Amino acid sequence: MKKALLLLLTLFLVQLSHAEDGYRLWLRYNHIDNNKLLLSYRKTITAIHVAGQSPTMDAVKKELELGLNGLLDTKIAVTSRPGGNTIIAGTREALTTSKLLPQGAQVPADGFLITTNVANGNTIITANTATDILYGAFHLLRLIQTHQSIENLHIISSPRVKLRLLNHWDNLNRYVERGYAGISIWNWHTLPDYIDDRYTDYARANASVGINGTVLNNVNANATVLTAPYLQKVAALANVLRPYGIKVYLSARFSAPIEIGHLKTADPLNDSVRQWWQAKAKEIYQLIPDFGGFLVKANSEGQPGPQSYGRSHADGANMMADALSPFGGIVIWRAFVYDPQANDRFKQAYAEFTPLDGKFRKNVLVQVKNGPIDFQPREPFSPLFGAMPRTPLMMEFQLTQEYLGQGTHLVYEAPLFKEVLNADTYAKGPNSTVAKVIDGSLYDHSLSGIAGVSNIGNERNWTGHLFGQANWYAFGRLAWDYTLSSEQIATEWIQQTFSNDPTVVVSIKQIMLASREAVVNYMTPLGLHHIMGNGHHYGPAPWSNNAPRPDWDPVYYHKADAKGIGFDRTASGTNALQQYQTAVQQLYADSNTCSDQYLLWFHHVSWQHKMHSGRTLWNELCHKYQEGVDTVGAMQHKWEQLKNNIDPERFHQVQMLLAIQHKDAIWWRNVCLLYFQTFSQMPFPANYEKPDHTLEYYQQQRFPYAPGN
Ligand code: BDP
Repeated sequence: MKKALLLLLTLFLVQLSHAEDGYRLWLRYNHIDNNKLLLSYRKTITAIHVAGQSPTMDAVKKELELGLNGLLDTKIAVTSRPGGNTIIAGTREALTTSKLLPQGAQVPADGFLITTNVANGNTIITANTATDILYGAFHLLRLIQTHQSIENLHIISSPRVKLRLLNHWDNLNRYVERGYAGISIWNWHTLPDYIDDRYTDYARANASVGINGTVLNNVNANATVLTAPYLQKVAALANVLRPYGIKVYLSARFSAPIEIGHLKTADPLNDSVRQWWQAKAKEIYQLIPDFGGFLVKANSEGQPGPQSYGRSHADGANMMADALSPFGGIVIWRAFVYDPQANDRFKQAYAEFTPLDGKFRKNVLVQVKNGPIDFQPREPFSPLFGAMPRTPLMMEFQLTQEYLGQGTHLVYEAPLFKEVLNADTYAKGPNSTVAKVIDGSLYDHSLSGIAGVSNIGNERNWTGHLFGQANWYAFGRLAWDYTLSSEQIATEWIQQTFSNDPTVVVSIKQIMLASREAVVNYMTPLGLHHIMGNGHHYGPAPWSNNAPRPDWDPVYYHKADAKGIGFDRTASGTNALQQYQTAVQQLYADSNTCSDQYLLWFHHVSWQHKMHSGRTLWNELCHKYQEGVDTVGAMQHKWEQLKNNIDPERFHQVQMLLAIQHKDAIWWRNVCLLYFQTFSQMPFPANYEKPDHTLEYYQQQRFPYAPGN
C-alpha cells in the first residue's frame, strides 16, 4: 500500500515537473527526441570552451551549458583546453591570441560568425564583442532546437537595425497601460534590493532574439522615475540586463523639471530648465554608465511638451539631446500626435513633423507608429516614412494587441510587421521600402531603430495568451533581419515552443499565418478602422459618437450614411493622400483600382459599388465578416486535431481562448453588419449566418471592467 502511494506520488511529481506552463518560452531546451539526431549532435559537441571572462562571457557559458545539457541530455564538460569537437566561444581578439580562430575567418563588424574548423571538428562562435557572441550562442542553440545540421557551418549574421527596443507601457504602480498579461514584471516596490529571477530570464529571452534595449516605463510618464530613489531601482535592473547586452532607457516626462525639480517652467529654452536636465543626465550616468536615453511623448493626448511654451518638438528634443550627448545618450521623440481641431487625424503627425526635418540634433530619432492612426488591424504605412530624409525615423510596432483582441485572441503579427516594412514609399524611386527608411540605408543614417510596445506582464507564461510569445519572438527576429519571412519565423518559433513534429509544425503554422487576415476580416475588413468601443478598445461599437473628442469616435472614421461608407481622403475629401509620393497616391486614388484592403481608408463608396470580386460593396462586407468568422472556426478545428500532440496544459488554454475568439468574431460580424445595414438598407445575402440578436441588444451590452478601461 505504502509502495503504491509512493509510486503515485512520484508519478505526480514527475507530471508536475513536466507541466508546460509556458514560462520557458522558446528556450525550453528539452532533449532531442530523435535518437539518430541526438547521437550525431553528441558526436559533434563533446565540450564547451569559453575564452575570456566577463559578465557577458559568463552568460554565454551559462546559456551554452544550460542549452546543450538539456538538448543533448548529457553533461557537456566545460574545458579550458579545447581538443576537437568543442564549441568555442570568444572574441576575435581572444581567439586570435590563443590561435583558435581558423585562418581567414571573416568576422563581421556587427553580429557574429559561426564557423566549423574542419581540421578538428571545433565549432567557433566569434565576434568583435561579447554581446555579439551571445547572439551567436543563441543562434547555435536555435539550430539544434530546430533539428538542423550543425556540421560544416559557415554563418555570418549581422543586425540590419541598430536599436532593437521593447517599449514597456508599465506604470510605477505596476498597472500596465494596454497590458493584458497581469501586472508589470518590474516590482518597483521591492527594487533595488530584491532581484527577481524573472529579470534574468527576461534578459535571456530578449538576447536570444537580439533585442538590445528596453524602455522600462510608460510613455505617459510619471516624473517620479527620475527621482534619486527610483534611479537606484533602474540601476539595479540595468545591472541585471547589462550582461545580456540590453541597455535601459526611460520615458521622460517633459514637465519633470516642474514636478520634481521645483522649477516654475519646463520651457526648453529656459536656462534653468536646460541645466536641470543636464544635471539629471549626469546623475543618471553616474549610476548607469551605459544608460540608453529618453523616450518622450510630448503634446499628445494631454501629455506636457514644448508646444505648451510656444516651442517646437525640435526645441524640446534638442534640449534633452544636449543634456544626454556628453554621455552618449539618445532621445527618441515620438511622432504620435494629433490635434482634435484637425479635419483628419491621419494628417497630423506629418503636418507637425515634416517642417522640422533637419532641425533635430544628431542624437535624436523620431519614433513613428507604423500607421497614421493607431495600431489598427490594418493600416497603410505612415506617410512620414520617406518624408523626413534628414532625420532618422524609428519604427514603433505594438506587440500588445490593443486593437487585435488583446490577450484573448490568437493573432500572429509578423505578417502585419512585414506588410509595413515591405511597403514602398517611392521616396527615392521604386524600392524605397519602409524597411530601408528604418534601417538607415535609404538616407544613409548611422542611427537606426525599431521598437515594439511590449506585451509582457507577470503572468506565468509572460504574455497571457501563449501565442503572444510569438509576437515578442517575431519582433526581435525581424528587428535583427527583416528579410526573414513570417513563415520562417513561425516555423522556428513553433519548433522551439512546441515540437519538431511535422504535424504540429504544419498545423500551428497554418493557424498562425491565417490569423492576421482573420482579425482584419472579422473586425475591420476592406479598410474600415477604429470602430471599436471607446476606452477599452476590445469589442465593436461602430455607432459610438459621444467620446470627449470626435477623433476618438468610430463614426468619425467609417462615415457610413445612406449613400455609402468610408473616409474620403482623396482630393475631394481631406486629401490626406497627398502626403504620399505620387506613385503611392496612384495606388489608392481611384476607388476602382484601389486594392480592397485599403478601399475604405481612402474612399467613401456607395453600397452598390462594384468590388473586384464582382460583388457589391455591401455583399462584400458581409462576405468578409463571414470569412473572418469562418477562418477562426478553421483555426479552432486545426487546433482540436492537435489534442494528442500537445501537452494538455497548453492545449487546453489555447482551446478555451480560441472558443472565446470565435464567439467574439461572431459578435463583431453581427454588430457591424446590423449597424451598417441601417444605412445600406440592403438584405443579408443568402447562405450566410444571420445575426441571432437585434442591434439594440448589442448596443445595450456594457463592459465596464474590460481591461484597458
Ligand atoms: C494609444 C493607446 C494609449 C497610449 C497611446 C500612445 O490607446 O493608451 O497612451 O496610444 O501610444 O494607442 O501614446
